[in-house]
Amino acid sequence: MKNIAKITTTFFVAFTFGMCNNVKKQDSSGTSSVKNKEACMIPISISDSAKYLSKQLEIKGEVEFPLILTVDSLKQMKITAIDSFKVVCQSGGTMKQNISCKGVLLKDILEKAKIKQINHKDRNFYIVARAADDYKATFSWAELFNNPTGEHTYVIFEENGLPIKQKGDMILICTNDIKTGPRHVFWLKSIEVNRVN
Ligand SMILES: Nc1nc2c(c(=O)[nH]1)N[C@H]1C(S)=C(S)[C@@H](COP(=O)(O)O)O[C@H]1N2
Ligand SMILES: [Mo]
Repeated sequence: MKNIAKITTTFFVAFTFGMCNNVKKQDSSGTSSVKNKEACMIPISISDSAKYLSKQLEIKGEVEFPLILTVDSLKQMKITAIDSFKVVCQSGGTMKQNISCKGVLLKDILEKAKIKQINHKDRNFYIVARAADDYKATFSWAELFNNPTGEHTYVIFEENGLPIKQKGDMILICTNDIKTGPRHVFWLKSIEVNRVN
């Protein structure tokens, strides 16, 4: 009986440590990174970063005032400080941990561009946040304008007190997603508003 307990404990400890090794590795910049074989965990090369880095964010589609925003124009808007934001991949691994970020609510950006609503029942829109490498995340009008998610979806331009460099200039994040990786869009280049037909 004692032996069985011992073996079980040994397995449990080995398993737990095995998992932890896979989860994160702290570096000096205050961020965490993961080493794992998954596609989403492949480190970004300098050439990819140069190819995909986007300096402008275009707001387009079903909007009255299409916009082209830069970090400087975001800084003219209402800025929010976000504390301790973790990027968790769909696989469960913690990819990045920010001590702080600064950004503007996506909702505020869309209010500035003004979605073309014909009347108050015209609210079936989907909003696509697209990156230069064509990675994308989708939001619905109701999620942003009639749900707490709207207060947690930001375009950020600063991480841990520094401008975003390799994955910048702007990143879209949704801090109340269960897994924050999927709707964490770096190399963000456009926000497209589409009406459901
Ligand atoms: N532009 C772009 N954004 C992306 C991805 C991508 O391939 N391209 N991968 C996503 C995935 S799968 C995850 S888990 C997180 C990882 O973020 P990180 O590489 O900054 O840690 O970013 C997401 N955002
Ligand atoms: Mo991921």
